[in-house]
Amino acid sequence: MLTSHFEQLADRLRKAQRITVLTGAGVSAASGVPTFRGDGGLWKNYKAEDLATPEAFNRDPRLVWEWYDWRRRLISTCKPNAAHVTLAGLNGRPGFTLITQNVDGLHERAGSQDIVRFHGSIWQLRCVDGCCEPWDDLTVPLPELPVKCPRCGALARPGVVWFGESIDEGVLRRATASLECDVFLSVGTSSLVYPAAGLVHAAKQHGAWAVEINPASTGAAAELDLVIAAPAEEALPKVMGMSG
Ligand code: BV8
Repeated sequence: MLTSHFEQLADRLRKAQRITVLTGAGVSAASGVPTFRGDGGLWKNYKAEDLATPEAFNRDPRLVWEWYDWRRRLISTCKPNAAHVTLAGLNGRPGFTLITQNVDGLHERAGSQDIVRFHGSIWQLRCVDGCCEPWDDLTVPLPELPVKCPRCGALARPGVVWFGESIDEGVLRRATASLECDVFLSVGTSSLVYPAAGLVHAAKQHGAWAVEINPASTGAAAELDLVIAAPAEEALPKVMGMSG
């Protein structure tokens, strides 16, 4: 990688008033959280439609809960890596927004706050009948599967967005508002899942300079002004170190 790519990005970040970062599973790969489509990826052993959909849950809530409980147990053994820590360092910077597609909670554990959790959180549960507000539950392993609502006894579900489900309106509003930015930085996502994958296009329409950090090329390539083909846990600390 030419250092000029890092210098270009560092220079843009230094001058930017508003920076929006979108992360995907690739930022948690170095922490040991399987990505969705990489080798040993989460979907490798299952098909998304088999597990991460309302239909799958209605058909077999225990199977879907077993998958989430397995993921929760795995994630609980993982620690944030340098990519999460570097992004947490941007916390509180005026005009900075972190949008994540990840449900693993590693950005929060690294210290990031006010995150736009585009697809929710694996650590949040909610009653399928909506009898009460969603609640946080960090228990691993879960004592009983499928999980029941502690208030009404109906089924509980993971507080994540499944395929075929819409993004929370408030979340979508916050994400959309952050697209009026100077730099849109996409990190560790294959840019295959919509509407998250469409955010870079919308940012470009607002005049943002779009850059991607990913060892592999992705579906966003046509929108990008710069590609840094490197792992996030190496590239982010390097660039932030250069951008002052
Ligand atoms: C919606 C939460 C409107 C759950 C996730 C047919 C029926 C219904 C819907 C659709 C349909 N056809 C298309 C759709 C739309 C669908 C979609 O986009 N499907 C895709 C597959 C084509 N989208 C939806 O359904 C969305 N809702 O559209 O609502 C609607 C309503 C009703 C009916 C129709 C439409 C909701 C999508 C949300 C799904 N939930 N997660 C859970 O986690 O259990 S998706 C999940 O995969 C992630 O959250 C993430 O968003 C997504 C993509 O994964 P990535 O994060 O990009 O990870 P991936 O493994 O793919 O890539 C990792 C990347 O990292 C790679 O590029 C790799 O090179 C890179 N990498 C690896 N190591 C590193 C690295 N990069 C940097 N550093 C490293 N070290």
